[in-house]
Amino acid sequence: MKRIALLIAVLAGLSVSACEDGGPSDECVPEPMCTPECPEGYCGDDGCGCPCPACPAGLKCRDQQCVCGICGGDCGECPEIEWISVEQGTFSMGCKADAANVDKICGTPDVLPPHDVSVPAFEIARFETTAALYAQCVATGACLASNTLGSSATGNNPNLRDHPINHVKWFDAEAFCMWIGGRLGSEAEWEYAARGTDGRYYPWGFAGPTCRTAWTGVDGCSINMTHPVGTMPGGKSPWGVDDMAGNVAEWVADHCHTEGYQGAPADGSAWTKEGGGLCRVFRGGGFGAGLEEARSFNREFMSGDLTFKDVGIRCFR
Ligand SMILES: [Ca+2]
Repeated sequence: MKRIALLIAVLAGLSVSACEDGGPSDECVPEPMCTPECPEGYCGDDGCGCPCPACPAGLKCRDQQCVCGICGGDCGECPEIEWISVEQGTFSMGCKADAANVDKICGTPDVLPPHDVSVPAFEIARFETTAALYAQCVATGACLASNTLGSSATGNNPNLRDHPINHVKWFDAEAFCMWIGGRLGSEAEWEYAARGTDGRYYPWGFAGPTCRTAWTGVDGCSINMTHPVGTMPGGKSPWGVDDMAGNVAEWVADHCHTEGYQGAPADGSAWTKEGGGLCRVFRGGGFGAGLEEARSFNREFMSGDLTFKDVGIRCFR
């Protein structure tokens, strides 16, 4: 199907990505009309090498093939996702502490200054994406298999189906959320969903994690591995979302802005930038998190083409 579409596109003289083969598209700046067809962010032989739009609706281009993009029909039955509605509202994003405690509470300047953000209504998945759900997406070809080399990888362990998928790239997270008809959340949406409007540091309040609120490394609550999603009911966010702190940290849509929030959008949208590079943000801390990483305003940064044992996926729409 792809080859036919490619031929048609070439005959029609459609523009081709300006990227060189193999380069990450946000560095080599594909032509704008190609972007929606290249959800995994690669151009050339590593992905979006085809002229765009080259794939029929519901499909996407990867490795110069049209593959499943969105569930339904030949692209697999759409899974049941429990979505939680989050009302629009304004909250103070970032770390707020009195002058004497800024260093102790806030830690690093990337969480400063606190600033008001007005977030439109959205929906968030109540649970982190499980290994079972991710496997359904892989089976359709819409998602690539997770990295299963590590001993704590959940992607190929039949005993860990109800654990969060881990060892996924940012591009894998984006592909999964697209497959279920959703998207990655912005940092602002994520933080608002985690801590609401009263300025709390954690989903449940101001006190640090315990073994009743979050799967983190604090007090040895987690033994260096993931746990079944939704098994820390004492740690729900104000909206009723599970595991916003701990278990696995969660990729969000934003590019990295490690210098702080100066210039950040105030409308709840993702803070991306032209030529923003591969670096992406993840939130909430994982099973190895300490007090700081588990805080809802904490930000962590990593190249989107790397994977880690306690970084996974949560979808929004
Ligand atoms: Ca989590």
